[in-house]
Amino acid sequence: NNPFSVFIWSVFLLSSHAFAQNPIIRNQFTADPSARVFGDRIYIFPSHDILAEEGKGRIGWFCMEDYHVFSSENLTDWMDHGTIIQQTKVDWVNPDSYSMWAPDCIEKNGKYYFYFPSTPNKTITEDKGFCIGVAISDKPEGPYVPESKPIKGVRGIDPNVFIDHDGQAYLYWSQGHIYAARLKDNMLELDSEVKILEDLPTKGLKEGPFVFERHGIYYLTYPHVAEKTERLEYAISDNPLGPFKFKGVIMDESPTGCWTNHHSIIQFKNQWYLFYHHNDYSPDFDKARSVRADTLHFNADGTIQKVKPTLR
Ligand code: FUB
Repeated sequence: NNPFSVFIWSVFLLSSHAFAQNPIIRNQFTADPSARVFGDRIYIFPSHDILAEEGKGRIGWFCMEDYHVFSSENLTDWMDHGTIIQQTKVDWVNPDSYSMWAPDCIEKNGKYYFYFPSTPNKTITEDKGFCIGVAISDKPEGPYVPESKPIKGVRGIDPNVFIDHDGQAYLYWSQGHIYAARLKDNMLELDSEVKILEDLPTKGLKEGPFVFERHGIYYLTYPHVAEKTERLEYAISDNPLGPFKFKGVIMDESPTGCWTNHHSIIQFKNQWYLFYHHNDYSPDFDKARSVRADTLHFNADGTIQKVKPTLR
């Protein structure tokens, strides 16, 4: 109990709290982390990068065949709950497409809704573009039961769901631009026209939307290719469907050339965190990525301070 050892332990605990732990998932490649707080744990729903080989995916490109879910009570010890969805076990997905890209998950009335993009098989459409499907569970870690068809009226990737204080849910996704629509109470169907969120910087690809609300401000955060690789930017509004006003950069482009970044932002035990990815364990191939986390801070006026990625 002497003050010096209390100080040393505090420094150790602080430094082990998402500062010195990156990348946080180390047993496999993970990307596109959608972090959520359910109960007293953080859950991460990431993409699962694997390496393509002859007859399995497209060599040199993203290769993803399933999703795992991870959880932690302290941001340091992560539990891998195993596979929750596989490309071969969803009716509408092309089982050879290896395109289980960035997902999201949200809770409503005690059910967990897992949203994931993939390329459909011919029973859905001949068109090879992405659709977005939903799988439902009673627990965050599954088992999840996928719907047999993707969401009608949605073509694209990177689903994100936000539920406002009044219970209204919104689906966001991307396909070059960022799109948004209201969801019905069943969380499975659109309940409005699709809106393109056009008030963002006009040049360059924008994808990976993540929306949250803090003190009455709706934040639309997204990766944007302003120069060479993606950087994380944000825009704000007083309405979940905008119009949004561009506010700034949350994380600069990767200095080492990982072309994608994809993120989520959550508050856990009074601290805000940014989850994102980088190719820490695959410096020569930027489609084998690893999930990272760092603390995120707001200024008094609600603007977000830039996050500098911590090193390992
Ligand atoms: O992981 C595949 C794709 O790369 C995601 O859908 C994009 O957001 C980018 O991270």
